[in-house]
Amino acid sequence: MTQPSNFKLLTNETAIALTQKLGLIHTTDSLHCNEIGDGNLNYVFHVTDSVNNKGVIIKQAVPYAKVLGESWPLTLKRAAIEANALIQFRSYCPEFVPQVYYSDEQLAITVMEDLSHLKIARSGLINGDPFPLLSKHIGEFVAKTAFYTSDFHLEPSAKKEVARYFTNPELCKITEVFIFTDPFLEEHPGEFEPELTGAAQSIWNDAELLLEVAKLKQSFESEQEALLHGDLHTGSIFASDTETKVIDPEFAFYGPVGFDLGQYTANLLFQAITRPATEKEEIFTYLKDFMVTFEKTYSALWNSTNKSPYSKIEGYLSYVLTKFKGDAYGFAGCELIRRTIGLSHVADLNGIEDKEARIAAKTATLKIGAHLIKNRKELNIPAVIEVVKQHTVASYSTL
Ligand code: SR1
Ligand code: MG
Repeated sequence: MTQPSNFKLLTNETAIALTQKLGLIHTTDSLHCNEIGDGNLNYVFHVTDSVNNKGVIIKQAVPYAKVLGESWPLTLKRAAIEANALIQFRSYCPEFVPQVYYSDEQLAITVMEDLSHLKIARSGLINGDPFPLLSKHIGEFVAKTAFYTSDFHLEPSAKKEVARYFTNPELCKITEVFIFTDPFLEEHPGEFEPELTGAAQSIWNDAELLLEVAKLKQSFESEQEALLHGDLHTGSIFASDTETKVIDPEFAFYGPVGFDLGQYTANLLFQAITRPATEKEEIFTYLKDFMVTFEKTYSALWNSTNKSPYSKIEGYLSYVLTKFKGDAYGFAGCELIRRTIGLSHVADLNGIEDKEARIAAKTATLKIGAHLIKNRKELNIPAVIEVVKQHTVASYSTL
């Protein structure tokens, strides 16, 4: 395929040369570089200096989706969107976002803070590592980014200008196809084990469910409530027991706040579903901490700095929060289903070695996903936890 004229894929050597040119690591020793990208779309170079134990990350987008191959061309603008989203988010939540040192739109490069002292949250959760502050931090991150980029904080023309910059049609199309379309329609190709055919068939034949998915897709495509991360799963978060950093906002766009809330919730739910009964409680706490922190932080911002002439009207904040949460459970349901019978599965489920247990966990995930989508407006976290217990504890409590 033809590449944009100034684009050149980095090598370990050119990544080191760029780090030296930018003067980011001062060392007398030579620098080392490894390509460590294991995501679906980009290359990631980790440049390190073993003497001072310093490092930087250089992320480079390629003009196609790595996971789909060169037949799915993809804009290089996503690198600039990612760099600028990181900068924007960091201005609201410096403690939860890595620092961007340099970016080059032509080469689709972002040079940023090395977070290798932290773990990807998904891998850590699968290992059973405790992240006592993770959900509180992510709740605060989503509340602050959702509030500060919305009409409740920005002047109308400023918000529209930011929304225009973050128009991200090609990355949104990936979500529209792989989250909201393919997993739900039999005629579209999906990826799943043959033992799940019956469960998938139940989804494809459920007209009530499909109507609700259509409404959620419409909301994703048309609402511009706030600047979203757009792909806030546990693989987009680095964490330790004290620190949390949100990475990879290349899917950032103006959309419904419930989408970020729902992505994170769903990816915690993979853990709630797959953990043995005795270890589920920890994840239930993460689910509660997340929503409680989100609501508390968002409400505090609303009460102190909301610019709307109606912000003090009784019931308005509650209306907005209820809308966000209903959307969140619906979007979470879509994410649960797409990671099970669509593209881009998760290690939480695929890593279960015992086939019977894996199929049971995936079947439960599909049922929970459908329940969340259909009942989203009546749900709260305790009700979601009950649904998880109903669909999992009895069926494979010995896992
Ligand atoms: C074609 S990309 C597949 C998925 O990877 C990204 O992380 C997003 O979740 C996307 O849907
Ligand atoms: Mg990503």
